[in-house]
Amino acid sequence: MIKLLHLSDIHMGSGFSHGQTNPDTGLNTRLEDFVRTLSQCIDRAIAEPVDLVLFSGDAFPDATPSPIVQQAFAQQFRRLADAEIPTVLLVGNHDQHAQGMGGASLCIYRTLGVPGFVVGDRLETHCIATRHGDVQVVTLPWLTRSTLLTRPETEGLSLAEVDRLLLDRLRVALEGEIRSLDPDLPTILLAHLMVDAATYGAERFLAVGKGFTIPLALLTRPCFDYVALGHVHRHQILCDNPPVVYPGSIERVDFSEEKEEKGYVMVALERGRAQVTFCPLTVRAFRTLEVDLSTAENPQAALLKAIQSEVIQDAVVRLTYHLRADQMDLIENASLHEALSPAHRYTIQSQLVSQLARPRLPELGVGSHIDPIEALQTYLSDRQDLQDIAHNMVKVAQSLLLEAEDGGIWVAESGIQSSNSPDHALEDNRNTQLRLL
Ligand SMILES: [Mn+2]
Repeated sequence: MIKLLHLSDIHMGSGFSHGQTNPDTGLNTRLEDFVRTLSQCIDRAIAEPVDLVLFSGDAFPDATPSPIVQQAFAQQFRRLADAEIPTVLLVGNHDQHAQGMGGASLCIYRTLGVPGFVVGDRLETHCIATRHGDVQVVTLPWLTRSTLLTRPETEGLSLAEVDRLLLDRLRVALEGEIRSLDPDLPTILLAHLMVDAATYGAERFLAVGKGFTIPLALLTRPCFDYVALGHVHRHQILCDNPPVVYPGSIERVDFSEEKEEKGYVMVALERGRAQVTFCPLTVRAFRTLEVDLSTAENPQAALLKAIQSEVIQDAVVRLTYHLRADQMDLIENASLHEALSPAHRYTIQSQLVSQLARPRLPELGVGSHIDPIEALQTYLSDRQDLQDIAHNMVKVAQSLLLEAEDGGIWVAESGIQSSNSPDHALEDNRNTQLRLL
C-alpha cells in the first residue's frame, strides 16, 4: 500500500491586502500565514512519512512570483527532497505564462534536478518509484485553447465549438496515455481543471474566460485508482469509485472562501482501491459583519454590540453597516476602531440606506387610469423643485404626443407600441391611457 499526501492551490503570495507588514520580519503577515499552513502539510508528510506528495497546481498567483515568495515556497518543498519523499508539482493556470506556454515558476525544480521532484507541465505518464513500490502518475496540467489547437483549426469557430474540439483532442490524447499504462500498477490522474460537476468559488473568477469544463465521465476511468484534482478552492469529492477529489486551497485566498474548511487529503492507495481522508488545517478566520442600523434608535450602541457578539480575535474582518443619512453624526469612529482592534486586519464600510423611496401619489397608484398629460400635471404639482419648468414640460409633452399621433411612437397601457399607420394610430390613441406602475 502506498501512502500519499495530496494538496492543492497554495497561491502563495496572494491576498497581501488582508495582511500587514510584520515589523519583526519585514514580511506581509499573509505570506507568513501561507507559509505556516504549507509547513503543516509538509510536517505531516514527513512525520508519517508518506511515500509520495502530490501538488495539483497553482503554487503562486502568477508565473513570475517575487524571489521572496518563491524562496518561501522552495524552503518548504526542499524539506521533502531532504526527506527523500518523491513529489509531483503540477502546473496550474496561475503558474503558466499567458497562452499556456509552460510553467516557468515550477519548471525551475526540473532545471535544478531536485532529486525525487517531477514537474507536470504536459500530459505525460511518470512512473515513480516509492518506498512501497512503483506508482504511475498521469499529469494533466491546466489546458488552454491554444495548448491543443492551432489558430487555423479554430478560425471561424464559436467558443462552444472550440471547446468541443478541444475536448475531442483531449479525449484522444488521454486515451493514448491510458493505453500505454501498466495495468498492474496503482495509477493516479493528477490534473488541474474544472469538472462540470464541481461547485465553484473564487477560482471561477480568477480564471474567467480562460478555461473550459471537463465532463466528470472523462476522468472516472477504471484504469485510475485515484483522481487528484486542483483548481477548485472548495474541498469536494466528486466521485467515490475511483475517488475524484479536490482537496481545495490550503489557505483562504479571499472572502469568498470565508465559510470553507481548508485542508489537504491523505490517501492509502493500492491497485483497484483508494481510501481518502480529508485533514483540516488550522488557518486564519475571515469574518464578514453586515449590520443594518437604519431602524436602530442608538446606532452607535447597536453597532458596537454587533461587533462584540462576533469572534474577531486575529481574524480578517470586513464590517459593513447601513444607516440613514441623518444617523451619520451618531457614529463615532474612534470607538469602532477600538472595538475592531482584536482583529488581525479590518475594513469598515458605511452605506447609506436609499432615501429615494417616497410614497407614491395616490392619484398615480396602481389601477388608476388617467390621461398622460393629466398624469404629468399631477406629478409636477407634487414637485415644487420643478415648478419653474413645469409649464414648459407640459407643453413639450403635448407636442410629443401630437407627433406620436402622426405615426410615431407612443406609450400605451401595455407598454411601448409603434405603428406605421397614422390613421390607425390616431384611432388607437383615443383609447390610450397611461398606466403608471
Ligand atoms: Mn487554478
